[in-house]
Amino acid sequence: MSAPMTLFSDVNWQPVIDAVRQARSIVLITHCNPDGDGIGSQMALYDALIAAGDGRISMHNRDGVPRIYSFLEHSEQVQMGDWPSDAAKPDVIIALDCGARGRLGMPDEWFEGPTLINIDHHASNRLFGDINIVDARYCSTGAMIFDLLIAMNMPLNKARASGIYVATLTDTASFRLASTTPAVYRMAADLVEAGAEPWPISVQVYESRSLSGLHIMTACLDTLEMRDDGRSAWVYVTDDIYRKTGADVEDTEGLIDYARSIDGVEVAVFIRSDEVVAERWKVSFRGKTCVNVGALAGELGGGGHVHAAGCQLTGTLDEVRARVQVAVSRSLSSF
Ligand SMILES: [Mn+2]
Repeated sequence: MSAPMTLFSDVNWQPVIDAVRQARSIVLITHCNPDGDGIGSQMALYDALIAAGDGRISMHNRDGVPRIYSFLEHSEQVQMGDWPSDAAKPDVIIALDCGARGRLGMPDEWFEGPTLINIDHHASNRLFGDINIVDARYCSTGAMIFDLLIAMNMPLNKARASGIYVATLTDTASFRLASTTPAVYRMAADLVEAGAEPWPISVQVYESRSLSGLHIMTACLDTLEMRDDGRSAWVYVTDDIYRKTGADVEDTEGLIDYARSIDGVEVAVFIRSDEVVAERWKVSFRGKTCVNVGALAGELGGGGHVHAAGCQLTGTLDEVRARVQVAVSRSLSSF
């Protein structure tokens, strides 16, 4: 096995390496409602950092670890919920795959004191860290961790490779998006060589739906609306649908992809009610060929990538739909 090559050799990881070496305690955190990239990156970096064996590394996500990613090694180590106000503060907080500090879901006081390291690949990242390694050339934050491990001289093992593989599998829509460059496939080869198992991982991530997950899928697809002369497809999950199906937000993962999969659709829109706050809606966008949905979401106060993005809006469903419709139609008007 030849030594893995970095995806990008011009990224300066030294500030991260120095901060980590000097820290007595480090917390790794990812965004609310974490996805495969956030969790996979977190598990891979955790495994590398604990290799020193001194127990100073911990993980804390407001929303824990989704069931489909809980097979990854160390996922049971993640503490969830609000940060206990009486807990000692770490020296360093590493935020992974998160475009804005508010998306970490932690109180402002939590960030007073520790050095905040922001490692992310969202073009819309607000550069909220003391140290920001933000690079939208990367297909996933997991791929950034791949390069960081090489910079740290940490070899791959099964745990690290599996985390980075899950991160990249999910953020490239199974190695299908334009971000899947030759270098990404070379990285994938290194990951599989180091012990990441493509089919068992796919079974965990894509072939382990709950029955209520199937029910919410049919209920959600029943709401399908075609707009913009068939170039946008819209699906919804309301409180009522959550109640009827007994499903939860994790079960809505991937439903928007069915809307995008329709021939001729350029923008897919998924609007779901917030689990906690009434009249607040999470809006997700997926783009196919021409529309940059990251820019579209940015217009509505959110952010993301060219093919996948989102925002949060408040109001009735009709009000939210009307606001989103204006932005979607505008984004399609030049094509
Ligand atoms: Mn990501």
